[in-house]
Amino acid sequence: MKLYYSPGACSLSPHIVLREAGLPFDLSLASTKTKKLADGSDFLEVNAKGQVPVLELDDGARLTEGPVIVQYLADQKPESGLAPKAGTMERYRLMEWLNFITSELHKSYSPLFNPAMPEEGKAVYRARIADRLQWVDSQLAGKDYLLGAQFSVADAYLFTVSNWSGYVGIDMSGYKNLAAYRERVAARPAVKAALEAEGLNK
Ligand SMILES: N[C@@H](CCC(=O)N[C@@H](CS)C(=O)NCC(=O)O)C(=O)O
Repeated sequence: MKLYYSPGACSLSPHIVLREAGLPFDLSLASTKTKKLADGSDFLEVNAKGQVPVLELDDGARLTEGPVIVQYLADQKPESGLAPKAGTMERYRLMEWLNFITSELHKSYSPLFNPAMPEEGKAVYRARIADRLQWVDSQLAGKDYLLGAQFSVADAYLFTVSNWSGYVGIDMSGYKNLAAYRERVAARPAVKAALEAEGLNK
């Protein structure tokens, strides 16, 4: 398998999952700005949406959309416990989290990276993110991970997205449960290895 990624972008989530699952993979660097790969070839040929992550399977098939990719990866290694079994209520709880993270958090952070977004617009998104993070913080009370004691693909995604806070001026000091959770996730060997491979300190 090959993961097309950009350092620190949402592709860090499937990158962490690949390592957590112990699956063999290669990384291919894609620029989300120039839409070029490291060898100068056209990333739009790989994904016409011009976005990471893209997972390329060994038969050449390509899968896009992070929340789907991480479930595909988890299902390749059910014994990893990274996703509850398909069809169970627990699996729907996982999908509930993935959908929340993608629609309420990920796509609220995205405009903060957009130079074309005016400051007044950014303030609206910052307030929205603060509101959602407050709720996430409440949900983490007394829990190690989003689904409870077991680390799941939703944790890889929440860790990745909440990691952007420092870059876009989101104050995280008010979220004590989230802070402890982020430390817990950051301490996992697979997470450390993924961050290091992408050239990120933490
Ligand atoms: N719906 C996609 C969104 C992916 C996405 O937003 N990727 C960003 C990086 S975090 C990207 O490639 N942005 C470049 C662009 O949109 O042109 C998913 O969930 O995978």
